[in-house]
Amino acid sequence: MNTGTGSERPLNVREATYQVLRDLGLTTVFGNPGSTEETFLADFPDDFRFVLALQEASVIAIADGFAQANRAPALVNVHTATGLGNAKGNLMTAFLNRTPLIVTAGQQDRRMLLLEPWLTDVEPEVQARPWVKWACQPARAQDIPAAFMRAYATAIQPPAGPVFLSLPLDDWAAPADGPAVVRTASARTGPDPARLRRLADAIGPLAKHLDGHDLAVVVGAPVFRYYPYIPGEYLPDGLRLWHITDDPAEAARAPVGDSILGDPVLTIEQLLPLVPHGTRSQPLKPPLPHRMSPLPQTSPASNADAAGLPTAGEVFDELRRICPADAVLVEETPSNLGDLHAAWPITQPDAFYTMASGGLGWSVPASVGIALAERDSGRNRPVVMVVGDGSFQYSLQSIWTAAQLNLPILFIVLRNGEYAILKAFAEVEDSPGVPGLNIPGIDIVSLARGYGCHAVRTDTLDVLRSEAAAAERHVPTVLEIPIAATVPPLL
Ligand SMILES: Cc1ncc(C[n+]2csc(CCOP(=O)(O)OP(=O)(O)O)c2C)c(N)n1
Ligand SMILES: [Mg+2]
Repeated sequence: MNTGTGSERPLNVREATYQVLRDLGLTTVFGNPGSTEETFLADFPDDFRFVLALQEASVIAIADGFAQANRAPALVNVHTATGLGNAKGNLMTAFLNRTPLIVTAGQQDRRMLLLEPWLTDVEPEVQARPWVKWACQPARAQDIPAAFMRAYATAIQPPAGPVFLSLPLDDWAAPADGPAVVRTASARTGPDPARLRRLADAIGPLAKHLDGHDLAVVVGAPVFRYYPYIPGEYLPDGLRLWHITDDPAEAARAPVGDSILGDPVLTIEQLLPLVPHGTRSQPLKPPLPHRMSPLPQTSPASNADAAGLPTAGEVFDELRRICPADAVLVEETPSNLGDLHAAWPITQPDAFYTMASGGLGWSVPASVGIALAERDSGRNRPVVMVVGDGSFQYSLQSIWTAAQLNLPILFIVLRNGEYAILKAFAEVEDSPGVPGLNIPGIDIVSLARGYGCHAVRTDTLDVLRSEAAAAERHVPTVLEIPIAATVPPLL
């Protein structure tokens, strides 16, 4: 039955869809449009906002950053078939990041799909997999509004993640069945009390063993995901491992240890009263400096030009000194990550972002979504984005979106003219003579200016200081900082 909204004309599918999106708080659409999407975007309502990015990889990652920073799902609309293909790398990242994204793409006219005309996505549900929790091209136009509701409920349930809807372009003007039913669904699941008791019993002895090496508890992270491969046991003798995760697949994948399935925070809250109180008031060990692994000195610079250039570590130390304490850090700087963590400890929640996939091209656009969320929410924390010169290139177009939105992000691009981390991998993999590891001749300042950003090249910490201080201007700032080309030790 078509209930309409009181007007003489019955509700159509587009109107019913925008209503359910509005009810779900999804009034920002991150997109890159094509002819297969324009019928959805037609008569774009005034209370909605369209955030344009120039390539679909950027669209997904901007939305991902926005969703994470808001701790709420975000809505994406990319172009059919090839557009979804461009989005796929960052879709994988969003899946592994556990970001609830409702990703949509247009589709050719249902009346022509049999012919597979230009722009047809022949198997849209297959194309989106395996990096979505659910993929659907609704069987009828009238199912679209309810499909958005199902997409939302699926995306937020643990483990949260992206979902995909393929939306044929001739569906939108069709009469709707009526408004979609808006529902709520739980986004957290609680742990099994019996298993929690077993973990509590295992924790008890820990307090007695001041060495603290008889039990490890992994909370909300995989067991394990390190790389490269190093032969050997996962755990030393005598070390037991418990794993707390809300992801059944992650619990099943773990090669060692016992898993508890449940929201990590709920689980810890329920665990604490079960654990006997120790007498110890101090942590067993002083906290380690926040770093991936101790970084030995890097090998000397191989090029003569390197003389006098700052090291990445010096840049990061200076950056931490000059940036406000509440600045949000976003990172994609492969060979310098250890130095960054050493210089910039993460002590506040929601103050550090990077990608969980290993796929480059996420963090630059994600910083745009994060900065937008900072502004929307009124938190207005400054966003500092540290990126390698190679990594900067993958979703470079997204800095245009930052410029258009007047987001004052500070991008620090470390220009070593190489894929330093891959040179380190080549050594570990005993693979000399790999081509394609140098990237000379990229003028980052020109690229950034071309997209509308303020940009400066500097190898002095003085200029870094003055530019970073001025970064409150209402455009993004890109600082290209030449650093010595080195081959960092990987292990
Ligand atoms: C999408 C994607 N393509 C290629 C790679 C392989 N890769 C890993 S690190 C890296 C080089 C990164 O270079 P840069 O950002 O300059 O950092 P540096 O190692 O110099 O610190 C590349 C190409 C990847 N991880 N993701
Ligand atoms: Mg580099």
